[in-house]
Amino acid sequence: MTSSTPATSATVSARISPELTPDSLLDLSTRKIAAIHVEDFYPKDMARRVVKSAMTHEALGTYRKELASSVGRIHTPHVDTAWDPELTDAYHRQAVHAVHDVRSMFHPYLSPIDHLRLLLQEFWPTGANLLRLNGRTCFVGALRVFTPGASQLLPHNDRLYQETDAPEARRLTEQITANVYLQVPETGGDLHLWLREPDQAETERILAVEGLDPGTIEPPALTIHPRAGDLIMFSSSMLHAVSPSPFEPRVGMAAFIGSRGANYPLVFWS
Ligand SMILES: O=C(O)CCC(=O)C(=O)O
Ligand SMILES: [Fe+2]
Repeated sequence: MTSSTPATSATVSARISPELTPDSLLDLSTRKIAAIHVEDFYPKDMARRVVKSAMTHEALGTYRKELASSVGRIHTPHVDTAWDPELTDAYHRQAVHAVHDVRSMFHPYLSPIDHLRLLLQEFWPTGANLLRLNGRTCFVGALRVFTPGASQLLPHNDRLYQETDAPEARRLTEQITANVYLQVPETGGDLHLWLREPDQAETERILAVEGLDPGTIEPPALTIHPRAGDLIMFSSSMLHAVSPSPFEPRVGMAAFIGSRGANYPLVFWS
């Protein structure tokens, strides 16, 4: 069994696994590899169909302004509860409805994140479950819409313990993000990975504003241009960014995955 403590950033290799397997999942969770990138994880024609309905979905809103107000998302992800008790209560009350609503966008087929949920359950030594915070069900499967020209994600990281003091969040030792891309423009929309965590000053800046000024940090260790249908998973504890795409929208479906080592089930949420 692997240790529950992730390797230090200094040991993160830039290796990318082309497949999601029990071994690659364990290697990603312990930072022995930088990412998992599965091409054609989801059929492109299905992806295209859902992009159309995503662009006009009634629950399409934007992330709050300290985060990434230029990026659209369908249903409220946990990060937008912003430590507010009422927003947190609404998030949990609407969670199952939101999961079912997103699933219905893919009907009669399995959504990419539903497919991923099953694989995690089958591959992780102790299985995988939908996250509960203070015993309350979370949402998973947010679709993200980057509009041409306007949308990008500056260098940032994502850690659930910075969004809640729920004990279930504090126990997680590593956080992975999984994105299945439904539409990616030819130019732009690149994913940048730095393979290191932000330092204290960078963390404070990320929490205060949308992300770091790329000019203030070193160039990324890895740049990946995803294609429609691809699944990419990497540690969201480490710095990452998405470059703007000038001409076409970039649409993906995402889930966070929390780990506390192989002796405990994975948990997933948006
Ligand atoms: O859209 C992407 O490629 C990655 C977005 C991101 O910041 C994340 O999944 O945490
Ligand atoms: Fe992120």
